[in-house]
Amino acid sequence: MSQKHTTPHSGLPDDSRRRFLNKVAFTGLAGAGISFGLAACKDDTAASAVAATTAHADTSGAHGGDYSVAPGQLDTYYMFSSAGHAGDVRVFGLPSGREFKRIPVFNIDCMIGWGITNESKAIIGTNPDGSLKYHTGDTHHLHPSYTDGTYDGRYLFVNDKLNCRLARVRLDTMECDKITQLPNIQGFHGTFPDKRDPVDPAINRSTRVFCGAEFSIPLPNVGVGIEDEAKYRSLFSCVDVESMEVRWQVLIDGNCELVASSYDGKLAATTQYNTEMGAKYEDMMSAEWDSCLFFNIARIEQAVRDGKFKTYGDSKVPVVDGTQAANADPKTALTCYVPVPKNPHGVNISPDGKYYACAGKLSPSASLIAHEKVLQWFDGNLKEPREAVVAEPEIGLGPLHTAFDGRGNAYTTLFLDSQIVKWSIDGAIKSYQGDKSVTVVVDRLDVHYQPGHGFTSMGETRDCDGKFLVSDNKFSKDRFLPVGPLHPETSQLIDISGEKMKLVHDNPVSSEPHDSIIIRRDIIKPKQIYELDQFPNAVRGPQESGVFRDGNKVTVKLVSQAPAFSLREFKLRKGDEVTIVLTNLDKIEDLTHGFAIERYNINFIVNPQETKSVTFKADKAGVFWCYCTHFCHALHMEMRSRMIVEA
Ligand code: K7E
Ligand code: RUQ
Ligand code: CUA
Ligand code: CA
Repeated sequence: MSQKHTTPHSGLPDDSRRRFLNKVAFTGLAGAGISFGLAACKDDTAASAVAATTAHADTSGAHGGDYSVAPGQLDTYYMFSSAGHAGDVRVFGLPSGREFKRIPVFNIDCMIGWGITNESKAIIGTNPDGSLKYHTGDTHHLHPSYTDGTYDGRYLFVNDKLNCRLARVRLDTMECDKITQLPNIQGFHGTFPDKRDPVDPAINRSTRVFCGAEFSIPLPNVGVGIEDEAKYRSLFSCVDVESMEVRWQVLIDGNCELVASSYDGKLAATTQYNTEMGAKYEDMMSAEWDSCLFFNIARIEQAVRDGKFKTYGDSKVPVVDGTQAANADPKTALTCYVPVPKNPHGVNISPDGKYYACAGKLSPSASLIAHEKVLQWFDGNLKEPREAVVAEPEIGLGPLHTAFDGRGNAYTTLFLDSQIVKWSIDGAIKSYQGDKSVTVVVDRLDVHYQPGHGFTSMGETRDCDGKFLVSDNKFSKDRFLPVGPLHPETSQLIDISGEKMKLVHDNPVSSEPHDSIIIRRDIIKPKQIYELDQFPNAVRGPQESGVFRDGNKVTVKLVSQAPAFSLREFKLRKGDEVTIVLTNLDKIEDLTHGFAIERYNINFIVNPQETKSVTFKADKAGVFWCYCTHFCHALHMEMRSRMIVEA
C-alpha cells in the first residue's frame, strides 16, 4: 500500500481546492484588516524545505501497513469525541473509525430518553414547574480523569460552552451522571482535569477540573454596568471531581480559552487571545502580544483558606484576585502572564511534562513554554515571564492545536494551510538559541480540509505511544458523497509511527467534533448489566407492579421481561399526574427494552436491570398503546401494554 503525499505546491488536482479554501480564509482575514507578514512563511521558507521531501510516494516500510479491523475483530483504541453544538459525546473505535455510541449529555435524546426520564431531567436540571432548564449545549473539550499521569477509566469531563456547564460521564456505563453550572462566567471553553495534588503526594489522581471562560461579562451580570465594556471580566474556575461543586474562581485580566494542566499538579495554563479585553473583534486582535496565563494552584487554594476572596451576586463561590496589578510580586503571585504572539488558541503539555505548546490563529508560530521556568518565575528566580518561552518556531499558517508522539516531536494542526506539521521540540529549542543548522520542521502532511484539533494515541498522558494521530477537519467538501448542504466533517487517521506521517483513512463524522482523546482499550472497563440495587425505586418483580393512587397522583410500576411488560394494561383518569416506573428484569447482556406511549411524547429505554421513570399529565382520554421500541425478541412487536385513560 503506497500513500501519495501531496504538497500545496504539487499542482495535483487536489491543489486548486486547497487553494480555494485558503483564499476564502484569507479574504476574510484581510477584510478584518490584519497584516502580519505571513506571505513569506506560506510560500517559500518553511513549507518548501519540506516540499522536496514529501512530494514523492512513500514506499518505506516504516509503517505497520495493515490497519484493517476484520469482521468480528475488536479495535485497539477507544476514541471519545466532543460533538460541538450537537451537545453530546461520541465513542468510536480506532483504527477502524467505527462509531459505537453517542452519549447524550447537554442534548435531548429520544432513543435513550435523555431529557425525558425523571432521572435524566434531575441531572440536566429543571425549572420549578418541572420543565427542563436547558435543551441545548455545545461540547468542545473532553478529558478523562487521571491516576499516576495516565487515564484511570473513572470519568470523562466535558464542557458546555453555551450554558457554562461542566458534565461528568462515568466511563463504566458511558452515561452522564452529573452536570454543574459555573457561576459568574460566559463562554466556558477550555477544560482539563488536574493530574495530581500540588501539595499532598498521596493524591496522585485527578481531584479538580479546570475551566476557562472565554467571554467577559459585567460582574455581577444583573443589568447594571453594561455600558462600561472595559469593566467586563472573565474568571478561571476549579470544580471538584467527586462533588462536582465549584471550589473556587480566579478573577483575571484578559480572557481564558484553552486549558492545560501540569503533570506535577502545580500549574494550570490557559491561553488568552483577548488580553486587550475588547468587545469587538478588531479590538481583540489589536495587540501584537497576548498571553499564556499560568495559575499557581497551591497558592490559590491557600488564599481561599486564608479568606482572601470575594463573591459576586448570589454565588457563594470564593473568587480570588489573579489580576496583574494584584500579583506583581512573583513570590506571592497566584498568576503568571507569559507573553506569546497574538491571539493564541491551543495549549497542550508534552507527555514528559516539560513543555506547553501554544499556538494561535494570527501568528504562524508555536510558542514552547518550559514548565520549570514558569516555576522559577514563581520562585522569584526568573526576571521576566517571557523568559519562560524556550522556542518559537515558524511552522505555518493558522496553527491551532498541538499533539505529541513521546519521541520528541510535536504535531500542530494548521487550519489555513490544511496541514499537520511535525516539528522537533529539541530542534526548535536549539534553533531558538541560535543554532541555524538544526531541522525544526521534519514533515508535513496535507489533510482535508482545515483541521481543528489533532490528537495522538494516549498522547495526553505519560503513556503516549506515538502510534496514531487523528486530524478532525472542519471541512470535508469533496471527500464523501454529498448529503445536501450540510456536509459531514472529515476525521483522518494518520500513522505517525514512522519518520513520515502516513494518511491511513478518512471517516465522515457528523458535526461537529472539536477535541477528542484516544485511549487504549484495556483502560476502559465497561459494565454490561446494571445492579438492581443501584436504583432506589426499582420494581423488583411482577408482584410489585400495579397502579398506586394517591388522590390524582398515580404511580404505575411495571417490569419488563422479554417479550412482555408485567402490566398488560393500566387504568388512569383524565387529569391524573402519572409517574411510570419501569424496571428491566432481564439479566442478559445486550437485552434492552424500550417504552414508548402513543401520542404522549414519551420514549425511553431500560437496559438490563435498570430502572427509569417518567412523569406526565394524563391529559387525553382514550386507549394508548405502550410499546417496546428496542428490538429485543422474536415477539418484540407484540411486547406492549395498554394505557387506558378514562374521561
Ligand atoms: Cu480549537 Cu473549542 Cu478546542 Cu474547536 S476549539 S477546534
Ligand atoms: S419492523 S425489523 Cu418496523 Cu420491519 Cu423492524
Ligand atoms: Cu422488548 Cu422490544
Ligand atoms: Ca489579542
